[in-house]
Amino acid sequence: MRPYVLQCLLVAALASGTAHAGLHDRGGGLIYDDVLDVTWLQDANYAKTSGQDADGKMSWINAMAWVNNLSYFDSVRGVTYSDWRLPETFDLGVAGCDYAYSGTDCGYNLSVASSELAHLYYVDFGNRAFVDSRGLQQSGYGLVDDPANTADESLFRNIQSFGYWSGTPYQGTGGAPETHAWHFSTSVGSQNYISKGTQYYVWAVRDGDVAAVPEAETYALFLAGLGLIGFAVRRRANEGSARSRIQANPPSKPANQLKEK
Ligand SMILES: [Ca+2]
Ligand SMILES: [Ca+2]
Ligand SMILES: [Ca+2]
Repeated sequence: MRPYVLQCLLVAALASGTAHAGLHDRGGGLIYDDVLDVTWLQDANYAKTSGQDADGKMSWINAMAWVNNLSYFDSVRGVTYSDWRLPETFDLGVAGCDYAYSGTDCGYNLSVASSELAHLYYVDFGNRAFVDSRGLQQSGYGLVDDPANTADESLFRNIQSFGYWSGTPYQGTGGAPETHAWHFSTSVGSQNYISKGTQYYVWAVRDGDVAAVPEAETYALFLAGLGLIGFAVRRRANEGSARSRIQANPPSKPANQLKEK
């Protein structure tokens, strides 16, 4: 293959390879997180948008029933997904809440390994907690969209600044799995356990990615790469036919002027 054609292919390959880790808009109302390997519903209050619930807030039992019965049609791929669940919490340290101002599964400035919502809020959204790691109130907490970043809150719709249910029942001091579950607050960046009767929002998520439809930017670059290849091929074909014409009709010059440089 000619170096020029190789360059074109490399441009296309690099364009798809340099997409940064984090959230990706897959179209059809689906946002993929390539670190957690989960797909979030773009609409963070779909229970309300879909008309299933007046405001979208519901008890944990109703939240579980809603998400288990959820069927969502992906208009880009023409596929209906029914494998939705509530986001998970991972109980770190001792069983139950390890309350702290940073680095645990309960409180503020959480370990981002402690739940899918903590990862979304702190890593993907780059947000701050209500208090710093010493417990002192700080400014700029909550759902603060960074206008320069297109792969954060901007990708979603109807994110509520309030409590969201985790699908993980609570097992530990102060509660029981029958009566309590974990939750995450997007208004202050906190995680804790609470009675299952509390009215919180629900954000549906499912494991894995959806079938690939090239991201628009990558697709455009790939097409541009193909266009350059086509141009290179045409140019070579033209040069080839020009050479053929010259060979068929050599210029009638003396032999000593036809020496190659
Ligand atoms: Ca714990
Ligand atoms: Ca943010
Ligand atoms: Ca943004």
